[in-house]
Amino acid sequence: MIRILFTVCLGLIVMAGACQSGDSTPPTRDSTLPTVAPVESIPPATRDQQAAGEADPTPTGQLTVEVVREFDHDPDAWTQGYLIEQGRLFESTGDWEASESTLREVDPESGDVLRSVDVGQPFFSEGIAQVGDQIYMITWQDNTAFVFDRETFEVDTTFSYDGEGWGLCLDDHDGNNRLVMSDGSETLTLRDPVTFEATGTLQLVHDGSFRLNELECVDGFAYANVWTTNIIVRIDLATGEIASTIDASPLKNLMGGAGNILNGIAYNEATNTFLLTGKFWPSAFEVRFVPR
Ligand SMILES: [Ca+2]
Repeated sequence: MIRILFTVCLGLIVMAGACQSGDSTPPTRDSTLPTVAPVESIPPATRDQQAAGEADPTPTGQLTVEVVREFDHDPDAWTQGYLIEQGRLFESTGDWEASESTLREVDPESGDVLRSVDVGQPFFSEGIAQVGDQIYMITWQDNTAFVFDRETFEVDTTFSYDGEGWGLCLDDHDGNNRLVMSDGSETLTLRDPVTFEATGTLQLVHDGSFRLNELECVDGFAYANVWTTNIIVRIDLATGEIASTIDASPLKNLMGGAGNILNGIAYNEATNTFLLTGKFWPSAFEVRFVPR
């Protein structure tokens, strides 16, 4: 049912605007389609990665994906957040339907769901980030962030915030200890993980319009899925400039071109590779980002 509705939603996106999924009268994220600049029009590298001494494995400029490995992904998971820490893969899924908003641990080799907790209605789960031994989860329009114990999946505490929640990651680069949160706009909100209070914002420097969704923080950069596209932008968290633009279209080609969009970025520090997946995708991919 959800798949059907989602397909309908995708059709509506093309025709008139954005849509999530769920019931017959779902609230829309926005009635305006994202205006995505052609990849070629995005400025080239804005920071000398080598000179800055960054350990980030991603080169600057226009990139694509090199698939290292493909593994299973739950085709019923409408992926919202994705992260891997110390070899353990966590995923959040979100929707309004019963048992559709979950936090789960996934075997990073087989893709099997090892355990899952239902967040419960009416919450619509969105992005996740790990802070210490806890996993923070934001929600789309419920103004609520959950903090889960990583081992028990029990909720330790909750926070309230204003606005929408889309993507979340922890920036711990160069002494930072701040959450980076997207809300579907080009502005990222920086938050104190202790209080979840906003401590600042970061505006994307870019001509055009991008709607930033799922996030992954790596060495002072935030990788962001651009909603409804196969594009990931790598944002310099010091300046807001786009350092790299990754065209993940080859993965969509591998997936057979269905309308289920890319939405899931997890960086594996141990292997210097990224895990990518998408909403309802039957596969996930371990990839490197390489020049086009
Ligand atoms: Ca992520």
